[in-house]
Amino acid sequence: MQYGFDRMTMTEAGPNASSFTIVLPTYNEVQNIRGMVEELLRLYPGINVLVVDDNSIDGTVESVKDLIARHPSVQLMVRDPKDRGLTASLMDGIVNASTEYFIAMDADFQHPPASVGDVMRELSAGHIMVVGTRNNIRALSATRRLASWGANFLARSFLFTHRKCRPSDLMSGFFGGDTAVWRGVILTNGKKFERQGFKILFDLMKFSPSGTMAAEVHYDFGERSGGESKLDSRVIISLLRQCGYPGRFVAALIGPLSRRPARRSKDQEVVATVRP
Ligand SMILES: Nc1nc2c(ncn2[C@@H]2O[C@H](COP(=O)(O)OP(=O)(O)OP(=O)(O)O)[C@@H](O)[C@H]2O)c(=O)[nH]1
Ligand SMILES: [Mg+2]
Repeated sequence: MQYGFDRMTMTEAGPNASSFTIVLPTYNEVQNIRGMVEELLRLYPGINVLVVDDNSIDGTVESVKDLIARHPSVQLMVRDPKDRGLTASLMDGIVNASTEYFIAMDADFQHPPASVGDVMRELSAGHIMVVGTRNNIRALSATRRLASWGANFLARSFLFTHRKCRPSDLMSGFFGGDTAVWRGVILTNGKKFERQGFKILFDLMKFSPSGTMAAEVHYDFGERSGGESKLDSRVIISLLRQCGYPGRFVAALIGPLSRRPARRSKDQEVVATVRP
């Protein structure tokens, strides 16, 4: 297995790290963000990192500012507190990426930095969308596996009926794209995205240009390295809301039965998770 940009098989037209921006959404990731950014810079010298933070209260922002002082290729965007959302954060990150390509990934090491090189290679080969597909969904708990399978089935069925490209792991938060193409998709259709949702890849594919083909790279989905999960059973409701009028109808029916959103406070309760 190859690790890191400096050990990647290179051709003359191979990946150039400075053409990529890693978009890292964060909410209270002080335990992970510094290690994550430093690992990316170590593996892929010259790569750009854009941290999109939703007003973390644990020192994440200060930690990123400290990184910026030492690494000019790191940038920070702190978002409007009234517009919090994982999808909204990634939309902002993609639209504001200043390089030819972007790669979205979690900041908690669940998406391995060593697999970023595979995404870079496929993007450089000309694919406008490259999706990281989880190898080891079997390693998830039975409940989460079932939720993942069900959500993926629903999303893929929706895309099938709308004749859109269907990557096999639509629930993945690890993917990369041609910035100009997906910035255009977001600027044109962003009002129809589920901004407070968690599965932006599904929204992007819903509005993908006709003829879009997605390349896939496989990776081992790891354990969260530190800190707490921010997602909970709202993921299912928001995913339903992404599935047109029938989905919104079902979401409205079962929404009140689901837990109220966890409040984002320092002593945030840890909720039972059935997220995909
Ligand atoms: N900007 C922003 N980032 C968020 C928000 N919610 C989660 N994130 C980040 O999005 C990434 C994924 O969130 P996680 O809480 O790890 O979700 P998960 O991977 O499904 O859950 P775990 O398996 O428990 O880690 C992490 O980098 C979070 O810090 C949000 O509302 N805004
Ligand atoms: Mg995570």
